[in-house]
Amino acid sequence: MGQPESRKRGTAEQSGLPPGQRLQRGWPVTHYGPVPKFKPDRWEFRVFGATADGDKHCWNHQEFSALAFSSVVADLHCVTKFSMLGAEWGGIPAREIMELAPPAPHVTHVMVWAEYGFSSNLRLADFASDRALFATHKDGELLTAEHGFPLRLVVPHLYAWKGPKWVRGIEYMTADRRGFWEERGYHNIGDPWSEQRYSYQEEPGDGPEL
Ligand SMILES: Nc1nc2c(c(=O)[nH]1)N[C@H]1C(S)=C(S)[C@@H](COP(=O)(O)O)O[C@H]1N2
Ligand SMILES: [Mo]
Repeated sequence: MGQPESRKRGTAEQSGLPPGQRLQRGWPVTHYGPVPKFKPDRWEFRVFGATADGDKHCWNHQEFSALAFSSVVADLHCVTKFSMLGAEWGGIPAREIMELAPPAPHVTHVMVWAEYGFSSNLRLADFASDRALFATHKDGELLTAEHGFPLRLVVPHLYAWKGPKWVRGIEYMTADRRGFWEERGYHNIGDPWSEQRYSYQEEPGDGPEL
């Protein structure tokens, strides 16, 4: 017997344009609020919340930059309907972070935290995708400030707002909670292949009450 369709959704490696998307030439900049200034001596990446050992795990910029580097070719789909195809992202796999700072067994979701309190929530399984990456590079070059330098999350199988730029850490959660855009009308899961754009499209079980 196969997996039910709803469980398979978004976890497969799919390519091409998801429904309702159009191809974007170049790389526009899309975000809410100002571009933060990178302060290397103040920067740290934190894993907190329900960690397996109950401790908070922190890396400064130098330590974080020394973690295992790999790359993923992935598309970026903005919910406002443009897509950028075939970027090569380089950085630290989300799974690497999960191995170095594992979640407690009852963790179900992850809140990804960025500068200025921006956040986005993910199901643990989405975060644990073998293609999810904390990117420092795109197409062999360091990210620019407006595209998220020094670090952004890329979750190829979800809409791009699920990948915060200027990311500073993750919080392991034992229940789901909405992030910044998920509280403001965007879908709690955000699978572009099934056009999960807005929260009014959510079905029971897709997310916490609004
Ligand atoms: N911190 C932060 N990250 C963010 C956003 C934001 O508002 N703040 N917007 C998201 C959205 S909606 C998109 S489409 C992508 C855009 O990335 P880009 O500007 O590098 O194209 O960043 C995502 N990451
Ligand atoms: Mo977006």
